[in-house]
Amino acid sequence: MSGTDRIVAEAAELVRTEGTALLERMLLIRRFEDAVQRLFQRGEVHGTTHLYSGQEAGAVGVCAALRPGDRAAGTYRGHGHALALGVDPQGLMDELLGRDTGVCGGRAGSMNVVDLEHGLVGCFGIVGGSIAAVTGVALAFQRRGIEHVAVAFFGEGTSNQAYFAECLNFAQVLRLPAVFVCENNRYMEFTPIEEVTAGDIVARAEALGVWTRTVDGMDVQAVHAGASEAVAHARAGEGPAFLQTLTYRFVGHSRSDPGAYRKPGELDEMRRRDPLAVERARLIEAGTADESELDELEGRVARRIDEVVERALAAPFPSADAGMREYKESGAA
Ligand SMILES: Cc1ncc(C[n+]2csc(CCOP(=O)(O)OP(=O)(O)O)c2C)c(N)n1
Repeated sequence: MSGTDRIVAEAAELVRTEGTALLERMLLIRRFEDAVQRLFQRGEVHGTTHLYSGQEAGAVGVCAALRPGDRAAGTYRGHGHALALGVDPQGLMDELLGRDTGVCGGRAGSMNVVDLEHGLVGCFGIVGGSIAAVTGVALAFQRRGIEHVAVAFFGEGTSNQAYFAECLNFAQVLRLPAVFVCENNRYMEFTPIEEVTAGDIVARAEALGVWTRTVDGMDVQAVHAGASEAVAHARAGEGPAFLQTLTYRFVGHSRSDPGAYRKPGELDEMRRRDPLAVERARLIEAGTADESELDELEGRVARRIDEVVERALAAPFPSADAGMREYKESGAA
């Protein structure tokens, strides 16, 4: 094989493995969320859950554009953000089931996971919390001369929250290395976004002079391309970037949501644009993988999640003594 042929073959292999890796990460999130839903219905997950099913291309496309050392913050719909950053599915499932072996020792639950080792500064139950935290992290990066970016994920309804205006303004004035990823899934809880939002969300960022881009959030490659530009802009010291991903959630906002607010036919239409199916079809069409390889991949991911569930259910709960000791040591007692 000539040198050129080898480079071409290596590049094709890279596209093949990276393309498949993006699909694998999205599959991992979907199967994880399916399992969380089942466990929640069985009463194994306490509190509440907000699933990311349908929105996988967003977190996976964005996180694939990050480097080790970059930071990100998710929302209460944060399992997908965590897994896309590389948080261990076992540690995350253990956490959701309140086990001692969870990434936060079973103390954080579904909505407040933190895993700094994987760059996750936190998932936030407070709408807009991710924006505020990431603005602070970006400020720290800038002050310390560290060439990293901080990424905030949030929903489109969050653009009506005060943090949005304050933090985007602050970040733009100081040219902070922050990327604001607005995951527009059309609904703020149960309310169509247009019923509670004046004007255009992207125009709000543009009015501050912030760099903006809107991408198809059901297409992981489109998200990855847009995120790569956004991250490059922020990393170059040119100030924050605002990336809107047009997406859709296939499940309810949280528990006990039958989705009566959806427009007729909308869910079916969006399911036909399922980001997993879109990427699978693309890989096959490009000849980077065939049906049987991808079937095998799907089976592998499903088996992995089955094992994760089995181990999580067998994992120990934190002891009451340890909880009491931490409480006393915290000084709150
Ligand atoms: C400060 C604050 N206000 C209200 C809530 C209740 N709440 C939870 S989710 C939500 C809607 C957020 O919608 P959006 O930003 O579009 O995100 P999505 O849930 O669609 O992902 C609200 C109002 C909250 N958690 N925090």
